[in-house]
Amino acid sequence: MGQDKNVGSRQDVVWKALDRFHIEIPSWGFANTGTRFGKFVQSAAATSIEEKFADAGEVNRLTGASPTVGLHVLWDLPNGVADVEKIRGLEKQHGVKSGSINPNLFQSQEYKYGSIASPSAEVRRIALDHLLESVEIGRALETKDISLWVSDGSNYPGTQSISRRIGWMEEVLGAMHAATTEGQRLLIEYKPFEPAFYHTDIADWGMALHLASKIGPRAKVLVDTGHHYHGTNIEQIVAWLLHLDALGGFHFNDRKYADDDLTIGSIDPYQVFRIFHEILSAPATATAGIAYMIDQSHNLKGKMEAMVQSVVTAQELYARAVLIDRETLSALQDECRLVEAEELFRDSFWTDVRPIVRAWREARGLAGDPLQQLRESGYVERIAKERAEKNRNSVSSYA
Ligand code: PSV
Ligand code: MN
Repeated sequence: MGQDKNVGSRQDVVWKALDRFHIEIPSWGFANTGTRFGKFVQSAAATSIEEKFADAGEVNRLTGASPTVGLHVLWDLPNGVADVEKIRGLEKQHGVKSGSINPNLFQSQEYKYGSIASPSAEVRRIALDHLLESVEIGRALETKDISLWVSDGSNYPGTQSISRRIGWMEEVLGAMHAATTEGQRLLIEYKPFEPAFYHTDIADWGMALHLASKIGPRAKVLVDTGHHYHGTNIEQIVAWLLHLDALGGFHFNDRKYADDDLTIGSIDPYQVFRIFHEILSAPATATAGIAYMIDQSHNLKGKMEAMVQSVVTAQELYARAVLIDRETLSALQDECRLVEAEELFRDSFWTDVRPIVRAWREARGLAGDPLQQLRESGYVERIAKERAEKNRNSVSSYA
């Protein structure tokens, strides 16, 4: 869809795409967060799972594009399966469903030297039990994905056996995969460093892909856009994972330096556009199951505003990628007409799709400008008042 197509057909193609485009928001994005240097408490931050669901419901009401909320087991279901009933009630109350279930294998003291890659068989067993409970929670809540990131690694050369740890991970993840049932998936997330600074056990997409392929067909790779070294061509990784039918989903966020968890597209919107282009270039059968998720926790920005901004930005960048006339582009690529190909690509990126996205919202009975609507609704002021005292007293809790 280049300059030659009329406005009407552009609108049509974008509207159809937006009807299908959903992006999950994380429960932890509504809670107070910080850096290892400190945490700046926000009066409006959610202090409980009830408040997280209320906020997520509000973002979905405003955007119409975030019908699920990602849950972190330790922070959101501290009693495990016993909390499922409560979550079901919150889903009904706030009109959003539970999305990915995120086990937590990085906070308990026993995981000091690793979880699924720990040299201690006892610790690996504790980790597996938590993973099995996460699978059960996912089943009980009827969600599709269990999304796993492990912080396992080491800080000094020679202090751990990198190779033996691979075998231990294969064993634990294999047992977890065996416990999943039809309709469930296990997404394996990679990250090159932090908190480990010498080696990380699942450091890149090759390692995640190996583990996913080894343990079984329900395991796929999760790409967190913040989890790459500078200069990494993420869209190329995406193209490979699509080719291998191994792309499970995304954690979207942006970064300038490391895993900064900044708002999607705030530093490099062109990168998100290029990722969407690879996805839209692949056969629909390979992309139908991709889970789009946001993984951001904002230290300084207001959480509600940041989340609305993120969903809206994701929609806009997706819409721009939808506009690329891929047939013409493909012909130009084959003929190596480089400048014309690049200009066609750039033309879509530079198209201001906001009027089309706004019209889509209005046609669906949503607010034309969700951020403005949030401001006018008084929601943030109300929750800030209600939660101020709880937040003052909660400086020490992460979730
Ligand atoms: C790790 O940095 C990560 O990206 C994982 O997805 C965690 O679940 C999440 O952040 C926690 O904030
Ligand atoms: Mn992540």
